[in-house]
Parts: sequence; C-alpha cells; structure tokens
Amino acid sequence: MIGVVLIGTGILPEERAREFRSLTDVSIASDMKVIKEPTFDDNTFIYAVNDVAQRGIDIVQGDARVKQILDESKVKEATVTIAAVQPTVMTDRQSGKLLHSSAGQVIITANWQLVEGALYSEPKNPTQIANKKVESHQQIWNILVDVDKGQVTQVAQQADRVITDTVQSNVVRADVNMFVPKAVLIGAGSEISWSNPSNLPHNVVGSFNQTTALDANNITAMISKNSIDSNNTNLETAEVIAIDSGFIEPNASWQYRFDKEGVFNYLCTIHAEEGMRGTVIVTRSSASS
Ligand SMILES: [Cu+2]
Repeated sequence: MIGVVLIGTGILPEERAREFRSLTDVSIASDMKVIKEPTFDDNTFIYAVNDVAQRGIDIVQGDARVKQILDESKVKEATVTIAAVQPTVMTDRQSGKLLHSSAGQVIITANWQLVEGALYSEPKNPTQIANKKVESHQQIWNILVDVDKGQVTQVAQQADRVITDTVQSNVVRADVNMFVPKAVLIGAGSEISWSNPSNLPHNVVGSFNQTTALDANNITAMISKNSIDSNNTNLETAEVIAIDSGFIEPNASWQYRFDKEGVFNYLCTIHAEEGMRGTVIVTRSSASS
C-alpha cells in the first residue's frame, strides 16, 4: 500500500486535504482512527490513519517542543488537532511482512478566534456579535519524526493564517479551514446560513442532538462532551438528526433552520484534520434573535 498522503512543506493544508480524502468520499464515517477526543478542560482531537501513523503521534507527544506548543495553544483556548500522516507502508513479497519508511509526519493545527480583540471562547448569540470584528487564527506545525529511532527530527512552524471579517447575523463563514464564528447560540426557529467565500468547497456534516435539558450555563461542557464522534451519554437526548449540507461550492451558501433545542456539533469532512469544526447551540425560542 502506498502512503495515503503525499506531502511537502509549502503545500497549504486545504490543498493537502484534497489528497488526503477524496472529495467524492464524504461521510461522517471515515477510516481515520480517533485516538483522542476533547474532554472538558482539554480541547484536543487526535487522529491517525493506522497503527504506524499512531507511533508518530506517541513520539511527538513526548517531545518538549511539542509540549510547549500544546501549552501555548491552551492559553489561547485554541482547538487543537493532531493528525498523523501515514508513512509509506509496503508488503514484502517474500516474507509477507509489512515494511514502512522510518520517516513519519505529524501535523498539529491550532485554531482560535477573537471578537473585538478578545478571545471568543463561548458561543454568543449572533445579534450580540453582529457587525463586530472577528479574527480567526490558524497556526500549523509540521513535525517530522523518525519512527524507528523514536525521535522528533524537525519542528517547522508555518505562518499564522488570519482571516478577518465582520460578523453578519446568523451567517457562519466557511472559510479556509475555519468556520467563523466557530460557535453560535441561537433560539429555536432560527436559521443559520453557511456562506463559502473561499476558493474551495466545504461542507457541514454532523449530528444535531435535541435535548430538553439544555443547561445554558454549561455550554462549554456540552460542546466538548457532546462531540461528533461519541455517543452523547451525558445529555438527555430526545432525538438525533443527521445533517449533511453536501458540498457548498465557492461563493455559494447553504441554510438550515433549527426548530428544536439542542446542540449541533459539526465539521467539514474535507478539512476535519485541520480542525475545521463548529457548533450551533439552540436554546428556547425566547433567546431567539
Ligand atoms: Cu472545509
């Protein structure tokens, strides 16, 4: 089997993602191994394609430079995604053994947003942030590992990518690898429009979990515990609705109306490895915009 990903420094993540997962293969189910999902106080996702790739993750997490990156990301309340690129794996014809290159690569992505210069850590009602300046940051590190020696051989930090925009009420931008704003709080009956001003297709895929026990004071915990890939055992879920926008092409938009209270954690399946994910919290209609 040849490596799933061909990668070189200088390739933008969203371009790499096109190689990573075929655009035609869009489903919330993927062949990615989810190694870690966020907990209440650690908003980190970890993915690997296979066991060999996972070895790279283990090595990277033991590295002091990486620990510093993760500590600094935590201060910014960034959503961190650690994704291992699969080393080239071959089968030896005579022995049948799996051979793989010692060169592994791990990508760490940290995404965080500011509204009017302040960290945007809790979802706000679109009317509260409408017309305000939002800044979305994405920082990426390419980390090379020697899988055989168990060492990190290079930590390369790419430029901080920043998107600046003015928030429009009930509109979420699906921009380069980021949903902006990343989380919104709306009243039941409200419609959200996802617009795509970027030059790549994106999608909005996830499960809406209707809940009758919505605790608005504990929104952050609900987001982290009620993540996309896990069964939300902590919520009294009345109904789960699968939502899939299909591709939202450049300069197009897609709308969805949320009629019931609940939580919608979603991602762009094309750019999930770069942390392209968002949340819509739907409260009682009295909180509606
Ligand atoms: Cu995307």
